[in-house]
Amino acid sequence: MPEASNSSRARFITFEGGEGVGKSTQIKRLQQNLERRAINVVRTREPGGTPKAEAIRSFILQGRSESWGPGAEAVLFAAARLDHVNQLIAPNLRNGTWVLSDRFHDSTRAYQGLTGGVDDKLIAGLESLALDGNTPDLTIVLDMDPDAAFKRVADRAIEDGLALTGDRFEKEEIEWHKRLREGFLAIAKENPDRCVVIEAAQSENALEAAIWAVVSQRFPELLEGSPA
Ligand code: T5A
Repeated sequence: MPEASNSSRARFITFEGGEGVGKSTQIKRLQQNLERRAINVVRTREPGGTPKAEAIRSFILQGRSESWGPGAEAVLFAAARLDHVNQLIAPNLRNGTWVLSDRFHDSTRAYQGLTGGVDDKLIAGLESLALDGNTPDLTIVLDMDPDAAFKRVADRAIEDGLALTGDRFEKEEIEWHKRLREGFLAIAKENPDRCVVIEAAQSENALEAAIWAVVSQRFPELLEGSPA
């Protein structure tokens, strides 16, 4: 079968950043914007996206692996990612469907590596095994002050009538989240061709427009045929 030309190739876009910066909200909006242009899109998340990876997600986020330490947790995230890539991401990209993922390998780099102190070589080895060449075409890093992001998460819990107990990582101290933010910014700086940092402390509509500007500039085929 002939290979798809570069402009018609399905794209793999990931959203990264700290807790509560608006990834889930914006990834849905990007999906809608792409579908309006008749692009086939699958939206997924990490950890998760497949039944096996979702089982690992529940295990980790309930805190059951916390005492094993960040190295073992990095291995668990990689095991979930391996299945996610093999069963969902790679097959969809091959079939011409764009894939949008709420978190991917940069989260392991930032949470377990730069913030959790897991050795670079282990992170890089796990990454190469799990990705098997499926590196994102574009990574949107949503950046904001963790204090403000936590207020959003707290407001959401109040609105939903839930206690703000926090999952495995939401419970970490604010200083830990500040280091995490610096970790994502460092990853973006080291990967300027793939990552774009966007200020997340703006309205949902303004953020959606900023993300669309980046995506459509990166993949100009999206604007082909659009009115000027
Ligand atoms: N993890 C994950 C690792 O440690 N290593 C790894 O390798 C991987 C893959 C996943 C956890 O696992 C860790 C990282 C995480 O701790 P999760 O539930 O997926 O857990 O956690 P988050 O990705 O942080 O999900 P959140 O839902 O908390 O944050 P989002 O998706 O960034 O934010 P969102 O869109 O849900 O918005 C949060 C609240 O803010 C409001 C929303 O309505 C919502 O109430 N909001 C806004 N309010 C004002 N202005 C805006 N622009 C807003 N946008 C959203």
